[in-house]
Amino acid sequence: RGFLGLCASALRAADAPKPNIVLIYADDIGYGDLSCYGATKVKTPNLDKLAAKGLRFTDAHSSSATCTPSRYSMMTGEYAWRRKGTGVLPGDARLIIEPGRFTLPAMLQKAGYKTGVVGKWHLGLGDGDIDWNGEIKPGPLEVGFDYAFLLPATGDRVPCVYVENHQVVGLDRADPIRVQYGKPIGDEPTGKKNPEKLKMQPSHGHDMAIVNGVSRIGYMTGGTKALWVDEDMADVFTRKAVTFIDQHKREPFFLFFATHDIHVPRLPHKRFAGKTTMGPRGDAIVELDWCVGEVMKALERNGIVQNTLIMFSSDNGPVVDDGYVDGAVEKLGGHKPAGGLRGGKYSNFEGGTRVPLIARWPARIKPGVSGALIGQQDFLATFAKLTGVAMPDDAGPDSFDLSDALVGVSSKGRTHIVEHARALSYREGNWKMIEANAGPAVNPNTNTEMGTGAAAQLYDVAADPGETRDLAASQPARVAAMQGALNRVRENGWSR
Ligand code: NG6
Ligand code: CA
Repeated sequence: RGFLGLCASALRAADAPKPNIVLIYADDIGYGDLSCYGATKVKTPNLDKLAAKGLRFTDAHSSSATCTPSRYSMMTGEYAWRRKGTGVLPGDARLIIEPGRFTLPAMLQKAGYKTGVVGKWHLGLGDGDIDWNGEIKPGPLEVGFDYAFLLPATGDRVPCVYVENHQVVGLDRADPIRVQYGKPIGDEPTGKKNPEKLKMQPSHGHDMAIVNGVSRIGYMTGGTKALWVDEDMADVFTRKAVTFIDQHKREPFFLFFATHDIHVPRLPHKRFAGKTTMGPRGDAIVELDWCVGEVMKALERNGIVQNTLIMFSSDNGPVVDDGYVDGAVEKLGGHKPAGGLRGGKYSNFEGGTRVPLIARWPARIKPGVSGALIGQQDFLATFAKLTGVAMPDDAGPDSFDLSDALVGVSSKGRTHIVEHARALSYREGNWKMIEANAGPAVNPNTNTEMGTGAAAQLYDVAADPGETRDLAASQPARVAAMQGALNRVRENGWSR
């Protein structure tokens, strides 16, 4: 670009004050779960409004088909499969992001932002052998957040308490918390021994510690006054998220609002019960939409809608039975959680990682729909560009600056992306190659089609978005070229 180009971009950067960034990250929401993505059995008016006033992406991806690796990639800009120990973590796992790293929140701190995380963390806490009764660190505060109010791991894992900054919230010192994975603590009741104590039965796993009438993964005792009430969780997080916005409305702020909805156990507040015909899974979608609406109202009330970039996405594709008997399977009706995509959470098929992504920023984004290929690991380099921070050479090895695609001035996204489930897949334009991978074709617990295959598979996801016609046998050269390209991304240790 010549002198004029330089001038134009310099003007643009100088003109625009740094946007506030609110990143709403839902759990297990599938490509077809919102009415703005085609759902008809559930209405999501707030998300639909966001989509109508923003840019709705049709080929956006979480980096992985489960939670921890997707969050790791989004925070670091590095494909999680490059690192051991980034799979779904137990609730007592140590922090898997090294303090001092150039993370998404640390980068925004450098840009002058106040940064906060409210909701699900699931990236580990402490440096091993964590004492939940003491100071809990390192955690989000050591990797770039100024404020944290957390669900430490998942709703279905112990410990079932909130952590604010370095402390368990509401802990009574006389009733210390003990957490253990692997074997029970003394003769505490468990879902396995005491099903009569449960208000919701497990369908697979989830038969350990009982908290609030729900058995979980892992064992815990004590901390009685600090235990969360699942039905209030969305309210608690939303209140914290709104408070953070109210407190920081006068400075650029970054809020990472990671909801528990719609992960299991699905126990939405009673005011959402029965709002859909789909049981708790559908009602949890309505609750999630309410949370989004409250955040939108807070931005309006504070008069900061215009220069706030609000994004919505999900950490992996959908799952119907993820371990509790909650009626989700029976009451699904004609609803398609992954829309027209095949597979879902855990799967190599597109349903595993292709998720909703909506971005609204009235000052910069023209409403519309974008087919640009984009991954959540790209948020690091993209937000760095939008906020004027230079990316160090060794930061975000798989994070691409897609700021033009994000604001909609370009319809071009990535040329390739690696999707991660049990195996790796490589997308290049419309083509998708799934590496050979072994295992059952269908996960017997969740009933998910896994995308298993003794040989590599090849699909044209534009002509055949449901991945029904494997073209590998007729196009061996393309399969070999894509496998080669994937191997290079893997072996190089970076792709940016
Ligand atoms: C699985 C759990 C599932 C869910 C998932 C993590 C069993 C049998 N299944 O191991 O219920 O918790 O982990 O979900 O325990 S995620 O969205 O955080 O990745
Ligand atoms: Ca998830």
